[in-house]
Amino acid sequence: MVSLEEQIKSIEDEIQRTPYNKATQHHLGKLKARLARLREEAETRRLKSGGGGRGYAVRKTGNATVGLVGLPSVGKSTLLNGITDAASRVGEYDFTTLGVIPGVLHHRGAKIQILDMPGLIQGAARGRGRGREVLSVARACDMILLMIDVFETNVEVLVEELRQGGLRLNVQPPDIVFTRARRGGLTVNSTVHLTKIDIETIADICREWGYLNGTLVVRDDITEDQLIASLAGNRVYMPSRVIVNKIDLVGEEYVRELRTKLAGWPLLPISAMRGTGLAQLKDDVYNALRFMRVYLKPQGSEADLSEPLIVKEASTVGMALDAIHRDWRRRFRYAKIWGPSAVFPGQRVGLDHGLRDSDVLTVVLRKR
Ligand SMILES: Nc1nc2c(ncn2[C@@H]2O[C@H](COP(=O)(O)OP(=O)(O)OP(=O)(O)O)[C@@H](O)[C@H]2O)c(=O)[nH]1
Ligand SMILES: [Mg+2]
Repeated sequence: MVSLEEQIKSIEDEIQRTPYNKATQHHLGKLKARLARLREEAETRRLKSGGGGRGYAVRKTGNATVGLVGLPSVGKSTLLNGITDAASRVGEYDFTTLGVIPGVLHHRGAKIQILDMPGLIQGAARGRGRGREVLSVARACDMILLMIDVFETNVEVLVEELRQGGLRLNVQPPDIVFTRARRGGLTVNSTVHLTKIDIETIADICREWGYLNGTLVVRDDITEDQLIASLAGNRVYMPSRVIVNKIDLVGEEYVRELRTKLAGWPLLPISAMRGTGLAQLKDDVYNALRFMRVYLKPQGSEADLSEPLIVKEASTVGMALDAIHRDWRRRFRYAKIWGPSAVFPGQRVGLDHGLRDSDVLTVVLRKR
């Protein structure tokens, strides 16, 4: 049997040999689509081999999990000790074998789990060390903090490693929606002017991926890579910030130059050792995670406005219940809502009701 690598090689060769003109254009498009699928398959196999594929069991705790990634000695441990409660190391058992060190940051009522992931250095995606398992932990995070120091400012090396592991930072997934049909072939519609790929090639790639009947609607000026990633469905998208540590060692001018050099990255200059910039860092992490506060009001009494329930943006009543008690969804009868998401105060709603920031919620449960 011809191996995947050989198939890839042979298509690459054919593309090389074929001159591009009107007569060959369509054939070339098909070849490129096939090549993309085979490469994706090879990549998926690579990620799956070596244990990473089954997904590493991450004991998540708190309202969100943030991965801290950086080269050795940039100050990850110092930062973790500076902003997290080292005593509450829930889930440590899962992580120790991977060298991942968790801590919990308490900020504005939220508990944010921060994972120091020292194993994530160059070569992780190719399985160096226990890189693939660490990458699967990173994929399960809600946000990534890339940490550099003032003298070692190579952000790209970190980003590339994560990119190869299927993580996309600070970008939205492309707006591509496929609606399957039983017959009638494939229709591709675009609401924008496509400059990087043509409709014909999109259709070819879709067919190559087994999308034979239905309508594909594209609302972004997508690239071939974005289309393929979307069809493969194996990318994870999350927010990210770049922490520049050890600013105590340089002057303000130096930091300004760094900002220019790393334009395009949201920079957070800190000194983990001195504690400079940590308050801003905590706020930025909190904001990037897009939490909402929901105030619980026991039936017949006042809402507890001092201690909100922290849930993710766009959470439903059901998701809020899951955050309170694992049994509550099962015992749910109905809920009442006051505040931004309520049509009128005290509106009766179900599990699928979408919550808004600073809603007040009363939950009525069945007796046990
Ligand atoms: N000047 C200065 N030194 C710092 C700062 N933060 C950390 N360091 C020093 O940098 C060295 C490395 O810090 P660590 O926190 O151990 O770095 P790390 O990223 O956890 O390193 P690994 O665990 O080896 O990957 C230590 O000597 C720290 O004292 C800082 O803000 N300023
Ligand atoms: Mg360390």
